[in-house]
Amino acid sequence: MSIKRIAMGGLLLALVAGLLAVGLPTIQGQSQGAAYTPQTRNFTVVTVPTLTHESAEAMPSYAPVVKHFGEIFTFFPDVLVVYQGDTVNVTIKNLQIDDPHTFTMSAPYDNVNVAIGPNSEQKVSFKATDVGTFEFYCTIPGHLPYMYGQLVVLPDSMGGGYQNKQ
Ligand SMILES: [Cu+2]
Repeated sequence: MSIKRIAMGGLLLALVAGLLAVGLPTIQGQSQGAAYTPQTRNFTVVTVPTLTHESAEAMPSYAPVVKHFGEIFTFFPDVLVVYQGDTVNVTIKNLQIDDPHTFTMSAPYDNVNVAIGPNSEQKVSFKATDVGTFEFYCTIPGHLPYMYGQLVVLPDSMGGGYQNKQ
């Protein structure tokens, strides 16, 4: 092995040692779970009228589609992402003047279940205690599969750096 090679090897070793020295505290910090301060997450979910008998009246070409599929509404947004421990506030606005909706969640969040009358809004508030993906939907017959969404609760160890703008 030439002196040049030994020198290069030494340089590489020094570089790796340097990277470890700088990088290790970061890696350790992540593996131990950086301290996360639970936040309050505010969402506004609207019931979007995608295809309704009113739209069929306004656009006659929609009439056969409405007749075939019925009225179609959706939740927007349909995915809500929070971290474990967060307080989740959801305002649901029903944009329909003649259709009721519900915002209903599956277990373990099944204490969240509100009816939202036509042209009105309701607020729900709960703590994101369980990590995972959970459903919310509308229980009015015919509104599934369209009025369906998911709450994603991420582990609090992933919660660094999230800035709540609402
Ligand atoms: Cu509905």
